[in-house]
Amino acid sequence: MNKLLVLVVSFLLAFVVKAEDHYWYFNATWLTGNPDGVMERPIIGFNGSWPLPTLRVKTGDRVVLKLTNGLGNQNTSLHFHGMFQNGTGQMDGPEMITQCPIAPDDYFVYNFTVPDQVGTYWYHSHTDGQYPDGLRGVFVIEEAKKSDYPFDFDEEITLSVSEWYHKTSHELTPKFLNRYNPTGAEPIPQNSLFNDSRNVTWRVQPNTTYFVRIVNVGRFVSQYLYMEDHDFTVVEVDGVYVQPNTTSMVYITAAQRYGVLIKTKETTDKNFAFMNAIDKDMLDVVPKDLILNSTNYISYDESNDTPEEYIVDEYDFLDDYWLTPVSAEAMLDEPDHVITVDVTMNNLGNGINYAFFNNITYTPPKVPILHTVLSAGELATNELVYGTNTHSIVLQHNEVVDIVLNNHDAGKHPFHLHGHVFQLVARGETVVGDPVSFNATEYDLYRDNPMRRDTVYVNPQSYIVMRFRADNPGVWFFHCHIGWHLQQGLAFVLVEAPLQIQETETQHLTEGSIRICKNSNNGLYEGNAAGNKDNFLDLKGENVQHKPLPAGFTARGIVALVFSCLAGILGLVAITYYGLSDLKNVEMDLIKDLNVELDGLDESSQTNSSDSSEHISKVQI
Ligand SMILES: *[C@@H]1O[C@H](CO)[C@@H](O)[C@H](O)[C@H]1NC(C)=O
Ligand SMILES: *[C@@H]1O[C@H](CO)[C@@H](O)[C@H](O)[C@H]1NC(C)=O
Ligand SMILES: *[C@@H]1O[C@H](CO)[C@@H](O)[C@H](O)[C@H]1NC(C)=O
Ligand SMILES: *[C@@H]1O[C@H](CO)[C@@H](O)[C@H](O)[C@H]1NC(C)=O
Ligand SMILES: *[C@@H]1O[C@H](CO)[C@@H](O)[C@H](O)[C@H]1NC(C)=O
Ligand SMILES: *[C@@H]1O[C@H](CO)[C@@H](O)[C@H](O)[C@H]1NC(C)=O
Ligand SMILES: *[C@@H]1O[C@H](CO)[C@@H](O)[C@H](O)[C@H]1NC(C)=O
Ligand SMILES: *[C@@H]1O[C@H](CO)[C@@H](O)[C@H](O)[C@H]1NC(C)=O
Ligand SMILES: *[C@@H]1O[C@H](CO)[C@@H](O)[C@H](O)[C@H]1NC(C)=O
Ligand SMILES: *[C@@H]1O[C@H](CO)[C@@H](O)[C@H](O)[C@H]1NC(C)=O
Ligand SMILES: *[C@@H]1O[C@H](CO)[C@@H](O)[C@H](O)[C@H]1NC(C)=O
Ligand SMILES: *[C@@H]1O[C@H](CO)[C@@H](O)[C@H](O)[C@H]1NC(C)=O
Ligand SMILES: [Cu+2]
Repeated sequence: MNKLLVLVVSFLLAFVVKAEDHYWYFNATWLTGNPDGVMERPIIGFNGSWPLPTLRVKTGDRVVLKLTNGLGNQNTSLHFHGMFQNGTGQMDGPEMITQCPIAPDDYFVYNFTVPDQVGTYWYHSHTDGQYPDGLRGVFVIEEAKKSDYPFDFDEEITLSVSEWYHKTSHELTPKFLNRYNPTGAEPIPQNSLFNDSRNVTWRVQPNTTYFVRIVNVGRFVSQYLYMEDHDFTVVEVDGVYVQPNTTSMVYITAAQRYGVLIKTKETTDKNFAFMNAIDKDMLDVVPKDLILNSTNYISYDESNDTPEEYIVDEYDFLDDYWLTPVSAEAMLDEPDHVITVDVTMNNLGNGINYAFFNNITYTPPKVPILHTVLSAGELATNELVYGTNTHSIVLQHNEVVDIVLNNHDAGKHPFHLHGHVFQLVARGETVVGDPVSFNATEYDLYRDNPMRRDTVYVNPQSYIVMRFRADNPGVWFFHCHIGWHLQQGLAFVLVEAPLQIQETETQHLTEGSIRICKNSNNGLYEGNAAGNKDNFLDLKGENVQHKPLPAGFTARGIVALVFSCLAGILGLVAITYYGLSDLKNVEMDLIKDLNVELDGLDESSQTNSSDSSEHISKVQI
C-alpha cells in the first residue's frame, strides 16, 4: 500500500472513531404521571418530562451531565450503574460515599469518560430510596460500528421492567422502617411496569433479528420474562458479552441487565404474548388484586387477534452462573484478601428491623468516605478513620479479593459492587432448614472462564463468592440492590487503594464537591467519619447504629409481642402494615396493651434520625 493511502485510511479511521463529548443539562423536578394506567401520583422527571431519556454514548466518549435539583423538598444524586469510574471516583454518585447529597436548588456536574466499557447500563439517583419515584433511566454504550458487535442483528431497542408503587418512597419508608413492621416486611407494589407502562404493544417486522437491551430499573422484585413461541438468545449480561445462549426465559433481578437477540417469524398472520411476571416468592403477602403475570404484545400485524396470557408449566429460566464471557479471563489467583460476611436481619432496640453484614447495619458517616480518603493523608489506610459503623474495608492496590457472602436470610438478594465486575466463583443452591455457609475446602472452584457481571443474586440461606482484582483505586459501595434492604443497612464499603486515590491527579476535592457539602451537609466536607479534621483517630460524635434489644428481650419476643398485640387490635387478617392510616391511635393502644417497661429502647445513639425514628421516639413503651 502506498504511504498516501495509509495516511488517508488512518485519517478516516481517526475520524470514524473520534470520541464525542455529550452535554446534558437536566433539572430534576416533580410532575404527575400515571404509568400503570390506574392511578396518578407524583413522579420525578427531568425538565417536567418522564420517562427519562435513554442516554446513548460510544466507548471513549465524555459524559458531562449537569444535574440540577429542582425537587424543592428532597436531596438528590446520580449514579451510573456499572461504570468503573476509573480515576473519576467522585463521579460515582452514592451520597455520603463519594459525594454529599445535592441540596434543593443546587446542582452537580457529572463529568467522566467511558474509555473501556460497552454494553447496557442504567443511571439512577443514589439518595435514600428515591429512584423508584422515577429518577432512573437506561444508559447505553454502543460499539463504534455495528460490525464491532460479536453477534449479528438488524435492529436494536431497549426494554425496561420494574415494579410500581402508588405511594412515594417518602410515604412508604417511615411505615417500612417502623417498629409496627417488626419483621421488616417490604411494601407490596401495586403493579409491574413493562417499559414504564403496561399492556404494551411492541410492533415488530418479520424476518428481523432484534437486539433487545433489557434492564430491571426496579427497587425490589425480580421478574421472569418469556414470550409465546419465541426464544431469547442471551449475548450480554451487565455489559459483559457472553457466548450466545438460547433460552425460553430470563430471570432479571433489580439492577441487572440482559442483552438478548429475538428473531421474529417469517409470517405475520399471528401476534404473540410477551410476558413479564413478578417473582412472588419475594413478597411477604400476595394481595388478591396484584397482577403477577402481565401480558404485553408482540404485534406483527395490528389486524390480528390480541393474544391471550401465555401460560408456562414452570419458571424454568437460564442460570446465569453457566454463561461464558466472550472475552475470556481465567479465574484470578487465590485471593490475597478474603472478606467473609454473614447476612442477617433483625430488630434493634428501637424495635425496627434492620439488615446486617456481620452484625453491622450500614450507618452513613458525617463526611463522604471519599472525602475522608482525600483529607486523611497517610491515615487513609487506617480503617478507623472511616468510623465503626460504615463498615469500611481498606484494600491494597491490585490485590485479589474474595467476597464470601453467606446469606442467613430466607430471601433472595441481588448484590451489586460499584467500580468493578467480579468473577462469580461459587453460588450455592437454595437451602431449606438451617442456612449453609460457604466452606472452601468442600468445593473445587476452578473454572476456566467464569461468568462476570456487576449484580448477582444469592439464593435463600445459601452463599455466593465473588472475586476481583483491586485495580481501580476508589471508594466502592457494595450493597443489596433491593432498595428496601439498602435502607435497612445491607451495605459495606470498599476503600480501594486509598493512597493511590490520593495520587491520582484527577481525584481531589473539587470546588463542586465542596459546594454541595456546604449546601447540604452543614458545610462538613472533610475529616473523619465524625467530621473531625484535627484528629482523624477521634471518632467522638460519629453516627452509630441503635443499641441491640435489651438482654432477656429477644427480637423474636418483640416481634411476637407487637404481632399479637396488633392482631388483637386489628384482627390478623386486616394487618396490612402499609395501609395503617392512623398510626397514632394504634400507638396509644399498643402502649396500653403492652404495659411493659423497656430500658434501652431509646433513640439517643443514632444521630441522623429519619422521619420514622423521630416519629417513633415519642413512644416509650
Ligand atoms: C432542562 O432545563 C435546564 C435548566 O433549566 C436547561 O438548561 C436544559 O437545556 C433543559 N434540557 C432539556 C433537555 O430540555
Ligand atoms: C392495562 O390494562 C388494565 C386492565 O385492562 C387497565 O386497567 C390499565 O389501565 C392498563 N394500563 C395501561 C397503562 O394501559
Ligand atoms: C428547575 O425546576 C424547578 C421546579 O420547576 C424550578 O423552580 C427551577 O427554576 C428550575 N431550575 C432551573 C435551573 O431551570
Ligand atoms: C439533605 O441531606 C442532609 C445531609 O445528609 C440532611 O441533613 C438534610 O436533611 C437533607 N435534606 C432534605 C431536604 O432531605
Ligand atoms: C470535564 O473534565 C475534563 C477533564 O478533567 C475537563 O477538562 C473539563 O473542563 C470538564 N468539564 C466540565 C464542564 O466540567
Ligand atoms: C421501550 O421504550 C423505548 C424508549 O421509549 C423505545 O425506544 C423502545 O422501543 C421500547 N421498547 C419496546 C419493547 O417497546
Ligand atoms: C421471510 O423470509 C422468508 C425466507 O427467506 C420468505 O420466504 C418470506 O417471504 C419472508 N417474509 C416476509 C414477510 O418478508
Ligand atoms: C402466572 O403464570 C404461571 C406460569 O405461566 C402460572 O403457573 C400461574 O398460574 C399464573 N398465575 C396467575 C395468578 O395467573
Ligand atoms: C447455556 O446455559 C446452560 C444453562 O445454564 C448451560 O448449561 C450451557 O453450558 C450454556 N451454554 C453456553 C454456550 O454458554
Ligand atoms: C454477631 O452477633 C452474634 C450474637 O451476638 C454472635 O454470636 C456472632 O458471633 C456475631 N457475628 C459476627 C460475625 O461478629
Ligand atoms: C469445611 O469442610 C471440611 C471438609 O468437609 C471440614 O473438615 C471442615 O470442618 C469444614 N469447616 C467448617 C468451618 O465447617
Ligand atoms: C483502571 O485503570 C488502571 C490503569 O489504567 C488499569 O490497570 C485497571 O485495570 C483499571 N481497572 C478497571 C476496573 O477498569
Ligand atoms: Cu436484599
